[in-house]
Amino acid sequence: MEPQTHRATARQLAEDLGWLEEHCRKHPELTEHAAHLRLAGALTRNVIGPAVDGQPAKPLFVAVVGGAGAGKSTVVNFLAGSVVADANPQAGFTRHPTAFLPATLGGAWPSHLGFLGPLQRLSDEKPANLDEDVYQVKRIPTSVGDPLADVVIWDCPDMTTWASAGYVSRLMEVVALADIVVYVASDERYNDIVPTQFLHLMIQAGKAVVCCLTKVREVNEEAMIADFRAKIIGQLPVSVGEIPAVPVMAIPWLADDVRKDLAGLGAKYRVGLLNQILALCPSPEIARQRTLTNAVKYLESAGNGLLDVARRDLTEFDDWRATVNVGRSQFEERYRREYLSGEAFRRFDRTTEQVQEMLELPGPGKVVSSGLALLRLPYKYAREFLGKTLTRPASLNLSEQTVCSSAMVSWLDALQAEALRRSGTNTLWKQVTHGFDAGLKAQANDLFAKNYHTFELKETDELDQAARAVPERLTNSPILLSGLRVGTVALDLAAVVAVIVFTWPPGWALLLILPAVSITRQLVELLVKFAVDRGRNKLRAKRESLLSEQLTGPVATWLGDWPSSGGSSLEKLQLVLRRVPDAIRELSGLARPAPALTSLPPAAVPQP
Ligand SMILES: Nc1nc2c(ncn2[C@@H]2O[C@H](COP(=O)(O)OP(=O)(O)O)[C@@H](O)[C@H]2O)c(=O)[nH]1
Ligand SMILES: [Mg+2]
Repeated sequence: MEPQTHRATARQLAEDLGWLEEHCRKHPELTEHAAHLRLAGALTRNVIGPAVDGQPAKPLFVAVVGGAGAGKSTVVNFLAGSVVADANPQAGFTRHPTAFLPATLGGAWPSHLGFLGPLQRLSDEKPANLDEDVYQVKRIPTSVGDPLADVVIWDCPDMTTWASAGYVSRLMEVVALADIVVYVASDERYNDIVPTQFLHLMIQAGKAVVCCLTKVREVNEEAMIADFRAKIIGQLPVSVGEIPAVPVMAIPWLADDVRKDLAGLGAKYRVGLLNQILALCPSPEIARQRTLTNAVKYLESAGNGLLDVARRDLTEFDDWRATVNVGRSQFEERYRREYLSGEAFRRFDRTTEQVQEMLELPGPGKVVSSGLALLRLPYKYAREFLGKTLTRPASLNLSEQTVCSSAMVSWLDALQAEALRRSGTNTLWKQVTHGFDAGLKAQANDLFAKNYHTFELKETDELDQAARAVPERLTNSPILLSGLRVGTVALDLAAVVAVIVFTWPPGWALLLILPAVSITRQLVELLVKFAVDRGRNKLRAKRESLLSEQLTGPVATWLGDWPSSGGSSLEKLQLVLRRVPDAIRELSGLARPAPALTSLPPAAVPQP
C-alpha cells in the first residue's frame, strides 16, 4: 500500500481514537479506559504517523515518569548530566511535560503533522506547574560525545490519579512518543497503586522500561530491588511466563551536594542509569523500530478491548431497537385481535349480490330467469323470514382508528416506562427518558397521524380493488360469464326435468320442483359466496401487511433510530467502530521483528 494511504489512515485512526476517548470521558467511571484510549491515539500520532512519514530515528525520546515526589526531576538531572529540572518537594508540582533538548541536536525537532496531538509548544519559559495542555522545550548544554547527545529527555507530570484528565492525557501523549520510559519510584512510596497500574500499562504497551528506585538506603538496595520485582513487576496482570525481565536499578539516598554535582560526586550514579538505557538502544534505528513494532502490536492486541466499552453502548442501542420492535409486534397483534378478526368487510356483501345478478340470463333469457325466480319465491320469503328472526344483531366492532390510536398510546407508554426503568444503567436510556420529557411522544404521534392518513387512503383503494375483483373478472371474460350463466340455468332446468321424469305421470309431486330449484339456487349462492370470500380473506392478509408497511414499520424505524438521529454520537460511534479495526489491520504491516527488550548486554559506559 502507498505511504500516502497509510498517512491518511494513521491520521484518521488517531482522530477516531481521540473521538472515542472523548466519548468515554462522558462516563466518570471510565476515566482509566479513556487514558488507555489516549495512549492508543498518541501511539498512532507520535510513533506510527512519523514512521509512515519517513521521519528519521534520531532523536530518540526518553520519558521519565512516576508518582508525585518519586524523584523524576532528580533523575532527569542525572540523565542530563547537570541540574536542568526543578526538583521540588511539593507533590504534583510538575503539571505539563518539559523536553530537554541537547544542544548537540541543533534545532532538530520532529515536524510530523499532529505530533503530540493537542499539546501546544510554549514559546517562553514557564514554571513547571503551569496547568495547561502545553509542553516546553528547554535546551541543555550536552557536549558532543555524551552517550545521550542524540536523546531528548522528557520530565513528565506526576502519575497520581486516573481522574485528572488533564495531567493523564499529557503524560500519555509523551509516554507514547518515548522509545525508553524511565519509571521512577521512591523508597518511601514504591507500591502506590496508581503509578503501579500505570507502569503495568507501559510494560503491556511494549515500551522499553527501566525502573529506577530512588532515595534507597544503600544497605537495603538489593532487598528493595528484589521486593520491587516481586511485588510490582511480578503482579503484572499476565501469566508468569509472560512477565518481561524489566531492568530494575537503585539510586541511593544522596546528600544535596552529591545530587547537585553531577559531573563530579554524582557522576557514578549517572553512569549506572545510562548503562541501563544504552543497553536498550544498540542503535537509534533498532530502538525506533522496536518502538514502532510494539506500538502496532499494542494496537492490534488492545484494539478490541479498547472498543469494548463503545460496543457496549451500541448493544444498548440494539436493545432499544429490540424493545421498540416488541412494541410494534404488540401493536400489530392488537390490531388483528381487536379489529381485523371482527371486521366483516360489508362491502363484499354487495359484491355477492352483484355477482348473483350478473349470473341471471340477459335479453330474452330473462323470461326463463324470471320464471325460475317465480318458482323460488316461497323459498325466498321463507329464508328472509328465518333470517330476520334468527340472525343476532351484529356485535359492535371497534373502529379501526380507535384500535390503532389506543395501540399507539400503549406502545409509547410501554417504551417510556422501560426507558425510565433502565435510565440508571446507561446513557442511551437516560437520553430516551429525557427525550420523552422533551416531547418525543408528541413527535411520534405526529408521525403516526401522518402515516395513518396515508394508510387510510391506501386501504380504501385496496378494499375497492379487492371487492371489484370477481365482477371485473366476469365482465372481462364474456365466455366465462356466458358459460356460468348457461350453467346456472342448465342446473335449474336439469332439476326441473329430473323432478318431472322421476315423478311421472304428472301430479301433486310436481310441486317438488319448488324445493329442487331452491336447492340448486342455494348451491350457486354458496359457490358465489366461496369465490367472493376468498377475496375477503386475501384482503384481510393484505390489510395486515399494509398496516405494517405504512404505519407500524415507519413509526418503529423512526423510534428505533431516534437516539442516533440529530447528530448524536451513536451514528459516529458506529462509523468509528467499523473504521478503527480496519485501520489497525492496514497499519499492521509496519511491524517488524524487533530485538527482545532485555536480551542485549549492557553497553559499557566507563566509570568516571
Ligand atoms: N536528600 C535527598 N532528597 C531527594 C533525593 N531524591 C529526591 N529528593 C527530593 O525529593 C523531592 C522530590 O524530588 P523530585 O525529583 O522533585 O520528584 P518529582 O516530583 O518526582 O519530580 C525534592 O525535594 C528532592 O529534592 C535524594 O536522593 N536525596
Ligand atoms: Mg518533578
